[in-house]
Amino acid sequence: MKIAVVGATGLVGQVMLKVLEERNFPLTDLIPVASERSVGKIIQFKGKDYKVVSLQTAIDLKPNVALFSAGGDTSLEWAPKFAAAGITVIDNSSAWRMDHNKKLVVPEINASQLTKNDKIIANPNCSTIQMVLALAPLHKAYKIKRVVVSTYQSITGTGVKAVKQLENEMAGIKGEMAYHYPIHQNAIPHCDVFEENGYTKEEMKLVRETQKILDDKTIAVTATAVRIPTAGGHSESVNVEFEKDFDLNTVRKLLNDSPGIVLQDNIDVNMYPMPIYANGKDDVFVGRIRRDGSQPNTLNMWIVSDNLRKGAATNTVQIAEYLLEKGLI
Ligand code: A2P
Ligand code: 11C
Repeated sequence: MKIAVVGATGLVGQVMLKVLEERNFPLTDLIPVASERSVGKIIQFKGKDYKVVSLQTAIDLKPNVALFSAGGDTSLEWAPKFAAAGITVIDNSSAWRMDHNKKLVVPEINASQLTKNDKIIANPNCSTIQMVLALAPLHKAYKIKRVVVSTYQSITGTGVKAVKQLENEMAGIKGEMAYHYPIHQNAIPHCDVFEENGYTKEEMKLVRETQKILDDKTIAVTATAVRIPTAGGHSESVNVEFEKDFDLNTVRKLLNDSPGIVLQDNIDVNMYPMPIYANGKDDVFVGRIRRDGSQPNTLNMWIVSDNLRKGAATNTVQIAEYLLEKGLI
């Protein structure tokens, strides 16, 4: 099993390598890929050195799978070329997610849709993955009518440039800006670009991707996405209205029994999810579960996950593991 990691020098690419190593993914060869300016750089994997190659060289080396995390433009241009060469692409960018012919996969929810013919598979947005993982079992039990979500997103979601911006600001150094404003001691209600409807693209990903993954266009979602100066993960305040009434203990049990979810929900000991706990972990943490007293059949919860892990690298690697296990690659 030869694996290419496209964007191997980037934040998500580096975590992909770490996750492949930790999970002992049975690969026989690794092909790290980045932009032309990184070709020849050395990447370490399981104590061995690998040279970064270009996208075309990677195709020529014929990996079985390519994990892409090098931005939407790279995916738009190159994923079809890899696919045409018979290489299965699992793409972490937003390029293919809403394409009707591409599957948008969170393995715990909808991996069973995948077939041998899926040559470009889309990995959802980080803030969507952690939310839908918690919503899926509740949707099955109580049928969701509407979701109101506000996010508190880590700077790591923006990439290396944003991490550098915060470091510079904290050290009082003037440098390149990833955001329009300082992020240190700030909260910026602007993740990704604005769309014509006044929402950001990040907010609309939460709407569209949720409906696609849960395979239900009737679910109404409205979102506000905010960037905050944290590094460990994205946090989300999620208000969910269901068709049916629920019982809080059953909600907790449903979440607790769902793979990939860890409940941190005990206010008696001040236990609730936070990025400092989620950092470096593969799970989605859920807490502050409580009834919304302002209207019937409605719940509030707080969801935190490491956006570079389950929100990106881990989910991508899990898709590859599923394909391998089912003999689809
Ligand atoms: P490079 O390091 O050579 O620029 P991040 O989102 O953390 O900034 O990382 C982006 C990743 O995508 C990096 O590995 C970067 O490589 C890679 N990348 C960016 N542009 C291209 C491109 N045109 N072709 C291939 N890889 C690219
Ligand atoms: C963020 N969700 O934190 C983004 C990062 O659509 O894959 C990834 C952007 C995407 O801003």
